[in-house]
Amino acid sequence: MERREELKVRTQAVEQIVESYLPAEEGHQKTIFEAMNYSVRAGGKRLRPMLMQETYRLFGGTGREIEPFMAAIEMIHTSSLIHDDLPCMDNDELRRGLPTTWVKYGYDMAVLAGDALLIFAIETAAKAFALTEHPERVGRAIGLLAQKTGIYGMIGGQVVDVELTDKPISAEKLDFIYRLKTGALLEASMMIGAVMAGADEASIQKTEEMSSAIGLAFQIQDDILDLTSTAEQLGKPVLSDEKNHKTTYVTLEGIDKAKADVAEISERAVTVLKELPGENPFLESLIHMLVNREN
Ligand code: GRG
Repeated sequence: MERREELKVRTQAVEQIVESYLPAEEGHQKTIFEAMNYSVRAGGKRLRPMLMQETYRLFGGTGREIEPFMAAIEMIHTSSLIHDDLPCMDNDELRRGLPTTWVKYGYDMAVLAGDALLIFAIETAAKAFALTEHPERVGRAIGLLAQKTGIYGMIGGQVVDVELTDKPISAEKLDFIYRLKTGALLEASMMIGAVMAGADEASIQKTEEMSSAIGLAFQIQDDILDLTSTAEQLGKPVLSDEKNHKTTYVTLEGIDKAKADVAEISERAVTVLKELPGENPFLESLIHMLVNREN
């Protein structure tokens, strides 16, 4: 099967798994379920659950115990997009080609939908205990999920990003922001895949190194696309960084260097992948596809 076609088929399979863990839209608090499901169903590349599943497969995982974590990581990612779009953050009105959650459901419900998805993700991940013969792996994976999402991960990175809006940023601080704000969830995705498949400690560490590089390349490519793509193609506004007076990798290094660095950093990730035991050619092509992506 051609790689793009394979990506489509696998994305649909991931979609089905994520969908199966979404809450039913019923009861007095129906609005929150609708807002959560609207945001998750809006689409997106489903990159994080896919990377998780492919890493799980790389290390020989074959069971369904990974599925609650796949849904959980997409819920957490979506919760961060909902909050990132709020008027008090980036104040954006378009996401995944649709009105943002706050535009559709109001500021109050969007805050709650982000909160709800974040904690429902943990509730969902805990369902893996019932699907595994290795509860200690599930416990460790839940710890990783929380750590990489929280103050030492994505939220920590976003705090520095918000604080430095409108201010000059050094390359070192920008690197910190990218590694936490974007990189940490990608690290969680791939490390959880490795942990759940029973990978050894050295391999888990290498997986962290590889996914950290992927996260960095991914965020730099995001900066490039914000300047070079269209809202139609991205499903979100372009020139958003300029509007929000944000220093990005492109403003610091220039677009040509940014493009060269994306290629170089992603090659580094592929090199680490090749040092790992097991083989997954699709994962290698996925790394190439996501850093060369157009949306
Ligand atoms: C509520 C958990 C929570 C967090 C709030 C707002 C915030 C803290 C963090 C923002 C983090 C953020 C949005 C980082 C940018 C990461 C990024 C490049 C997102 C785009 O990811 P894609 O391209 O999006 O994978 P799709 O739509 O394809 O899923």
